[in-house]
Amino acid sequence: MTQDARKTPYTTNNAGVPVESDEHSLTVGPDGPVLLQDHYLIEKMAQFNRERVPERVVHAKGSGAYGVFRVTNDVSQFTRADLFQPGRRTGMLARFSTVAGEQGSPDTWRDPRGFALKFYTDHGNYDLVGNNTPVFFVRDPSKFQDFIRSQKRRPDSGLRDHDMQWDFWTLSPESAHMVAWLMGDRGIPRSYRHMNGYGSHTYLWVNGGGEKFWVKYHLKTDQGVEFLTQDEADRIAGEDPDSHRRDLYESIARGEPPSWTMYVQVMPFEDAPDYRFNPFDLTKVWPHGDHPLIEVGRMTLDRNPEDWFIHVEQAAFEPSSLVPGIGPSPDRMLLGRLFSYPDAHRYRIGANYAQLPPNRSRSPVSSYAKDGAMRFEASATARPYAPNSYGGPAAGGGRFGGPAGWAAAGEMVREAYSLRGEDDDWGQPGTLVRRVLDDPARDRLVANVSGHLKDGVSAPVLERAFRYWRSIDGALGDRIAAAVRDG
Ligand code: HDE
Repeated sequence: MTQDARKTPYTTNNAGVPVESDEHSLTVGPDGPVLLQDHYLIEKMAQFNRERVPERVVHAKGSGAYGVFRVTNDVSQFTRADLFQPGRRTGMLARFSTVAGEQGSPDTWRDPRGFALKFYTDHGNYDLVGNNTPVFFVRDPSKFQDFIRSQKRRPDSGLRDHDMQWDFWTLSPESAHMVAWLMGDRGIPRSYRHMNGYGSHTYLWVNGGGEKFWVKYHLKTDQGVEFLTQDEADRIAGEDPDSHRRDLYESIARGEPPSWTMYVQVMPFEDAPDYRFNPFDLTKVWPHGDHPLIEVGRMTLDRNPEDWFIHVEQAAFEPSSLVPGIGPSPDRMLLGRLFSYPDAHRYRIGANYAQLPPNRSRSPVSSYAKDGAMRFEASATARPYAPNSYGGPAAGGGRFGGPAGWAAAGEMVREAYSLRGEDDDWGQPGTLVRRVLDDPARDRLVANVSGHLKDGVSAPVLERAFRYWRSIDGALGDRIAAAVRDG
């Protein structure tokens, strides 16, 4: 043994029993058969076969870090949420990810980026599970699965297919705003540190007096927004598929913790019914002129996880983890997500996923849950039922306020949202293209879209795509069609 035997730990099996060799199976004589009683060899092989948990069906490739959130502005007039009170510092975990790629896919593929945050508050975990875009492709959860399948691999060939992607998008005009984001510069951030994050949905804040407000979250990177061109991204994908993971890990290791400043837009609760478009429609942004940004605090990621699988692969973010003072909104997509994420966690990492290190509440857990595979924390009470007269956990009494909700009424229907004055699919993407992008950015958008359309998109879908882009902006649509036709 070359290493210093005094300092090096002695190899054991998973039960801590010292083993005789790191290199040799147990055989009959040096040249004889391997013996079934070599249970250490069997343990090594069996453990190896069971190292994987199912990867996330979306957002499989990701990276994460721990950090802290500090309140920098008093927003207690809008919310009683513990982590947003003046002077609060709250530990947190962030995970950034791509969407459509598998675990081994390149970090620099054109794709939205997941921007998942878990805050370990004094009233349990608050999870804000957003993206690096303020909008999304669809506005009804029923279409989400179909959308994702159109972006992934075909069942017949196992290959991704641009024709499928544009077939779905051009048959779903509500996708136009997000596609304009995706095919532009924001579709390939230079690194996770150089992108903004958004809650995307509208959420409900409730203050200490029970007053309600609708809010949208913005996490603006303090590193500045930077992007990669398609050519740069393609090159880096080949040279270093884990470039974004490496960048995040090494910047924190160098003592250069990235940070983001959190803002909210606030809409008075009673303004929602008469707002000029549906304020809960996930394909729309609220113009900042209507509802300016209000600073809330700063999140700084300053600690790399000591074990990537434990803390990043097994991290379980869920939009349903809402703490007192924060609630959902009538946004159908958000309401669908409240079910889906815990369901995904139970499937991927088991019924007791909330007890795993990245998911454990740092404040006391006094639920009535018990047993189940891999449970390792004792139940809150020896009498696991409510109500009970033996001092078991008891809820109610208005201590944390009532349900953070809203009134609802009507017949059961399967219909699109009711339309209001400015509820259309082309207005906001048109504004993005004409007023937010500058000429060079528009040029890159034309090049990105035409390059994508030239790669395998069939004629009928192509014609629909030209109409789709002309509906966003006539001149831009003409440029894209010409770029495709001129080859
Ligand atoms: Fe997700 N999404 N999503 N999503 N999503 C998942 O949960 C889902 C949506 C987002 O780093 C899954 O744990 C539905 C919008 C992030 O671990 C799954 C709908 C936004 C992550 C799921 C949406 C997101 C996920 C897969 C439509 C931005 C990774 C694995 C109603 C606002 C979180 C998992 C992490 C992951 C469901 C749409 C962001 C399948 C049903 C919109 C950042 O449960």
